[in-house]
Amino acid sequence: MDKLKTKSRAVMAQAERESALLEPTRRSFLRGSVATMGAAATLGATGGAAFAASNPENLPPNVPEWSKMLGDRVTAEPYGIPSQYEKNVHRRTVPWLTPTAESSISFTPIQDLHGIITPNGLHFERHHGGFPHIPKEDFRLIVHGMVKNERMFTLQDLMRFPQVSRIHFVECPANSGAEWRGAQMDKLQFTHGMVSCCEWTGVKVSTLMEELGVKPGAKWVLAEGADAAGMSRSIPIEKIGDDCILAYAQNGEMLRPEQGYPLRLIVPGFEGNMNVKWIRRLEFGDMPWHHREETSKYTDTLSNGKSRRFTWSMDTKSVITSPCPEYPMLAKGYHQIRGLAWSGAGKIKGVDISVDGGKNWMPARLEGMVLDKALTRFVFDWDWNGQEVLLQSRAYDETGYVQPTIDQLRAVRGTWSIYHNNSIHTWLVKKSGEVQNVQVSGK
Ligand SMILES: Nc1nc2c(c(=O)[nH]1)N[C@H]1C(S)=C(S)[C@@H](COP(=O)(O)O)O[C@H]1N2
Ligand SMILES: [Mo]
Repeated sequence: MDKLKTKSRAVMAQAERESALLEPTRRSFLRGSVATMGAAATLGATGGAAFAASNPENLPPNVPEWSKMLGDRVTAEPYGIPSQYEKNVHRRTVPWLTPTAESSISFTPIQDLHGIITPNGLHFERHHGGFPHIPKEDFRLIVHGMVKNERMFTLQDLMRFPQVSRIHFVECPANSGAEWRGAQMDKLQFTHGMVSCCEWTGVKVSTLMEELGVKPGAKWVLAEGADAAGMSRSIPIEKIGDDCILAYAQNGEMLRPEQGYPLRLIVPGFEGNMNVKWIRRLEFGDMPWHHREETSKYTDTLSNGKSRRFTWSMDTKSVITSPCPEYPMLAKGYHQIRGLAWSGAGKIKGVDISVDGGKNWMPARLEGMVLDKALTRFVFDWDWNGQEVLLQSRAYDETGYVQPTIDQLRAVRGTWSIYHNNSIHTWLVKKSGEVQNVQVSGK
């Protein structure tokens, strides 16, 4: 602080501004972050670059250029886009994960997101046969099989039904799949970026079931997509009739083509794969269909060679999103650890944080809305002493289920699976502030 007093007004103002970026909600935080500025400078590119002004002329006490002239009229873009300074916030693909029309994946940049909602342009994608562009006039949904009145609906028909809006996560069961055998991915976007959380709006399937009448003995529903993959899954009627939604809107606007325009199924808390996009039919029956996506795929092979089938619910999971490999530690001292937790079984009850690889745990705070089968934000006020630490988060849900360690998971499930890896994740924070994906294993 003493050294700081001798600095010029401009530098002082800059220090205030930088402190603001370090989240000074209380005086003590502010003091802490000013004191760490020296440390930030020694971090070189990591710390310095992130805070360096692109043009120091614009910093206080100078009047910046944007205050000296009129700005743009209303945006030229008919549909608004993010700031030009946020261009690095986008979906990414992994070359070896076959980005071809036959099978493609893009990952949500969860390292750049705040709160719990995934913006539509950043929602991860998983296509088994590329994504179609379906004119809404040409869309039809067929509901048939063991229903009293088989019917074909247009989109307009479906939009006339009573509407619901629910915030739910969608997670591909292959999320973190590459981590089954070891720490493979170098970025948070790739270890955990196949999860999202949106407000989905549409008509509940139970509303259509009341309208059409379900025949006695109907126990299963086949949901089938209209994409080239014709992707389909069998879903138990208890789930379909409970909280499943035929969604036409996502975060307030009609679905994006890549998310299933004009209609997709939302199966809250269940495998992303069951959330059939571009849905064209719902068939009611008395047995599961055992189609490709629930037999040769989306079953979990155990050590003895047998496979678990119908592993629908997504187990309770969490990950620390700050710090992470993309956003390393900038300075010693105060840092708010932030992350996301979710559970297919219901609400998140709590999250614990460990800074010593799981030996000791301290409770994090749930921040904002805690919703059923939705991403939940957790935060933990932390003082980093500049030493190497093994950061972990461990979530538990309202059923009492606790997120397992990778050892516990492997003991039951072996290492052959790629699906349903909900293990506790570890970030190694190095003295330099860099963050590395590692695994803490007793074996
Ligand atoms: N018709 C159809 N539905 C589909 C798929 C598909 O390829 N075709 N992919 C599934 C998989 S594996 C997942 S994880 C989710 C991903 O949804 P998203 O692409 O909106 O993120 O959609 C599911 N629904
Ligand atoms: Mo998936």
